[in-house]
Amino acid sequence: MSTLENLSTNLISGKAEETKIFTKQALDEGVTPKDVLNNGLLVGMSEVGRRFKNNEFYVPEVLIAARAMKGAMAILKPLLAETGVEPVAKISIGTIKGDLHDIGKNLVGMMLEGGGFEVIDLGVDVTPDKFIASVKEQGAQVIGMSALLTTTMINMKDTVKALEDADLRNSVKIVIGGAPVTDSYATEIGADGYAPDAASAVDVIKSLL
Ligand code: B1M
Repeated sequence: MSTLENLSTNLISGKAEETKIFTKQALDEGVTPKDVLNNGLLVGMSEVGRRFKNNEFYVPEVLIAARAMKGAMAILKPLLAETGVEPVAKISIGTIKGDLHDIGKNLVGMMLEGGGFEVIDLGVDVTPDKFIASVKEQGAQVIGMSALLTTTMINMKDTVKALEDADLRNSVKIVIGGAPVTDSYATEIGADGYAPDAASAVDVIKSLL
């Protein structure tokens, strides 16, 4: 097995220490940071996403793999910055105003980081103003909103409206998700996309860019 294969295999298994070791080994062997990311870590994370979608992996396995990914990214990030590798896009994510559920949102954030996105996590109970500030001040190109309550999902509409009022609607893509949210609700409120789970969120957002 090559070092990059060892890297993705250990990442899929969530072995954080081994993932760091094979990341360093690949770099020592002269593999570029970009190739370590694209041909080792991202290969592993897309397999994690595939297994999660197919119910072969559950939330704990994804969290453990995401943690291993984070450790490897800590090694790679400064090297990628030096070599000028750009993230896929900058996305700000948050749980909508009035809603404190963040487990799913965090999972989405981790999968997006694993997919090469720069993620700005706005946390929970996020008002339209905070989403707008992330576009204006931090240059977010995508907004990801999560809602777990039927009583809070309606607040997603306010954020879409606030972006329109701020003349920013055409500068960003909006993706929504969460247990009570549906594809038709996304259409109804004028969002660009809906994802039923964290792995699909990565694919949906990539398809919109
Ligand atoms: Co709450 N809660 N809760 N809760 N809670 C639910 C959601 C509920 C269904 C339970 C029930 O009654 N059966 C119910 C909602 C009913 C409804 O409106 N339909 C409910 C309620 C009523 C409440 C309170 C109102 C209870 C009360 O106080 N009376 C209260 C509300 C507080 C508030 O938010 N203001 C409340 C509080 C809490 C806790 C704080 C105790 C805790 C949250 C802890 C936390 O998140 N840090 C909690 C929990 C844990 C749950 C359940 C048990 C689990 C939610 C969860 O984390 N699921 C939940 C019941 C259940 O689902 N079985 C429940 C796992 C997570 C991985 O899945 O978040 O769906 P999920 O995310 C998925 C997808 O939805 C998707 O990807 C994720 C991974 O695949 N996804 C996205 C999510 N966001 C996305 C964004 C995207 C794309 C995909 O794009 C941007």
